[in-house]
Amino acid sequence: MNNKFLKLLFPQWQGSVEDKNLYNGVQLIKEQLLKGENFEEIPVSLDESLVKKNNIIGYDVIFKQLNEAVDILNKHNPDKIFLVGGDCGTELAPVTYLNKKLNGDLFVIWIDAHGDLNTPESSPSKAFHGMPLRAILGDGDPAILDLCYSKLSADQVSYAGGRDFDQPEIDYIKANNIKILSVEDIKNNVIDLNYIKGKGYSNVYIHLDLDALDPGVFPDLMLPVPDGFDFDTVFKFVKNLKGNYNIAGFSIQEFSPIERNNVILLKDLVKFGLSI
Ligand SMILES: [Mn+2]
Repeated sequence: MNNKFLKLLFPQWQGSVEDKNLYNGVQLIKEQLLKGENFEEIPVSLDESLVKKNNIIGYDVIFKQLNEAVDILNKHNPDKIFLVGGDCGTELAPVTYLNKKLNGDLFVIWIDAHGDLNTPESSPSKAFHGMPLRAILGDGDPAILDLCYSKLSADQVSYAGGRDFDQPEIDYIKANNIKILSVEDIKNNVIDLNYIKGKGYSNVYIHLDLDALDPGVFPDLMLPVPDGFDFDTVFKFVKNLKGNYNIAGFSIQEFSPIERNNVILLKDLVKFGLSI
């Protein structure tokens, strides 16, 4: 099968409101780990002043950049996507695109310390990077949702390594029975990944927010949360998913480099992304 594979760099930082270093993180991955690769890059400005609109800080620029992501996906019509993002708000177009392309046969593993499950109204920070998964599930700003290709159901998602949720997120997770795979269970390899097949899905999208890692092994994070994964566990987990499912998409998000050389720690994960 001749799969069309899109490698997409989307150095959006505005979803974090504060951390322009997320832009630098994408550039470092590009310079150090993607030499010689073909990719598309969404242009992102560094001197945007962010205005709050519709309960989202930086609404206009986030909306504009989402439009550009949609244009690129329409142009390439890929079967597989490797996304290197700045903030997690970059996931809307790729995930909803693949879900549409695969007629709803897409299961999302959201590897992240956080829920990313706020609505603009429930969000304490009004930072868009706390809202992308909820938008993917069809709740949020109507004009932003209109740009999405499809809406996923809560049945199509599990968390991995989630450990810092806001109360409205906890309520939503409980009400919708969303599974949270713990750091410990994944590390101890006690999770039977067949549950995804059991639900009827054969394609998987893996979202990796690097803050799922333990800050002790990877400190280059805007929002570090203790008790996260080590690299080996994450790497084995994604490889295990690949052994059991078609990986339709993989992303690396929220690299906020403190020490430039730490980009080398991401080498194997980037290699994985290039080989899905
Ligand atoms: Mn996140």
